[in-house]
Amino acid sequence: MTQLLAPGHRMCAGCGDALATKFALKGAGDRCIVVSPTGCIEVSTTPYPESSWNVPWIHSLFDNAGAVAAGIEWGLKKLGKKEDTTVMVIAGDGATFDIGLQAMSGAFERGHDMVYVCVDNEAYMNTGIQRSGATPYDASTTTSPAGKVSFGNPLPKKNMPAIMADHGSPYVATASIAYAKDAIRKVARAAEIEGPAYIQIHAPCCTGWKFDSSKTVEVGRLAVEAGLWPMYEMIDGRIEKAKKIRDRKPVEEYLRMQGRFKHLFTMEGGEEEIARIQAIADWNAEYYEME
Ligand SMILES: Cc1ncc(C[n+]2csc(CCOP(=O)(O)OP(=O)(O)O)c2C)c(N)n1
Ligand SMILES: [Mg+2]
Repeated sequence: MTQLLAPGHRMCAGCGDALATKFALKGAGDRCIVVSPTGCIEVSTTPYPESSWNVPWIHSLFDNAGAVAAGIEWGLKKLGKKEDTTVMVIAGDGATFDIGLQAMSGAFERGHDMVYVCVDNEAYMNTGIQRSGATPYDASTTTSPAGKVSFGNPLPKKNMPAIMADHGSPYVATASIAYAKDAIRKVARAAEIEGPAYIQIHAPCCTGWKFDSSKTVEVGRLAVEAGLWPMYEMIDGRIEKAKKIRDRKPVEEYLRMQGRFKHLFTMEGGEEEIARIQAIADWNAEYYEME
């Protein structure tokens, strides 16, 4: 099959977003129309007059991907062409958690048949690593720099999958670029289910998280193995299946690999902060019954 995201795009070497996009397209197949709001994926795959997309693709505003996808879905239905076509949003976490939340919420409330894939690299990367509602505690970003005032981002990561499930979404899932088959299967399942489905793919960003570009998959896997990235599927709002983790790794192993957390190992009080992050992983393990 032709690669639906052609090589030659301008994403960074080691880019997690590029993997997530490939997996989303593999899961949805070639009968899909993709909507992408502004973000790394958009700017690096479509510099005029080039495009890496081998499926129909449209750029929405940063803030209205949900509304644009809803319009496409309605249009296809009116034309009698919706049947075997998947309308898929592929959007960053900033576009999803913050700026485009209103349009997305409306689309889910109205029940449009779409797959919304959030590629979660935990900050506004395209514009220079600003924090978003997806940035975890204590990550140093350009708008939450670690230093005298704080240990980095002082706010918790928003639980978007729960928010989307509460919209009545029939299918919500989390996935990771470190588990390719699982991510592809979840997108394929989402495409089959009628109604608005939401999938959040964890996509480590070597540039923003500050690790070597050869380590993207390793960092992604450690997030899962440490219990900081629970992987589960929700059917009609109920958790159906969460990935079991044997021998959960301490969060320290995950944090230590990334420059965005390096202050936790040098600043006074860093140990307490690491303990707080460990407590989040412990809570996840219990809540999602990972062990
Ligand atoms: C309304 C509006 N606000 C801000 C911007 C500037 N902007 C463009 S992309 C972007 C960051 C995108 O972040 P995210 O959605 O997480 O995608 P990423 O680049 O991290 O993949 C911002 C702030 C914009 N284009 N439109
Ligand atoms: Mg982002």
